[in-house]
Amino acid sequence: MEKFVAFVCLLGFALSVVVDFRPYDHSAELLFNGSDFNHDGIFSRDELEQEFKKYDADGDGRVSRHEYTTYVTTTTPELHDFAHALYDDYDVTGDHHLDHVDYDQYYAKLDADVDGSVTRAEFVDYWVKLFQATEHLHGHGHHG
Ligand SMILES: [Ca+2]
Ligand SMILES: [Ca+2]
Ligand SMILES: [Ca+2]
Repeated sequence: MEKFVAFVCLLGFALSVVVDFRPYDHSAELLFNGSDFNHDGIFSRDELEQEFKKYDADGDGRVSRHEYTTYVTTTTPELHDFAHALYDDYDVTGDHHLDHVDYDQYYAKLDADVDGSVTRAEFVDYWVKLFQATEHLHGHGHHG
């Protein structure tokens, strides 16, 4: 019985090891810093394309769902469900491939004031909302 309890505790511990992005504005800032390659305070359309190129494992110019989720879960298996949710967000046309059409439309989603460039504030704002909306996929839920 003692062993059983110990096992349950261990299992509970394993399940509680999830990636915590809170505080979300901080995580969003870090994401921005990692995506603003030339550090000019703007996440440009080119930088978006550079970012997605990293996921294009077979180099065919498109990022399949498999390529993206494999890229994420190779380093962080806990983010399997979150990776799929993010892919759904990127895949604006919903055809399970990310290409320049999706990049254009995704960029437009980030560009809240529609001036053609995505500032740090716009980027952070978008991601904070996304982290909040997907909290059940990556957060501690009500236990944290
Ligand atoms: Ca930039
Ligand atoms: Ca590809
Ligand atoms: Ca803007």
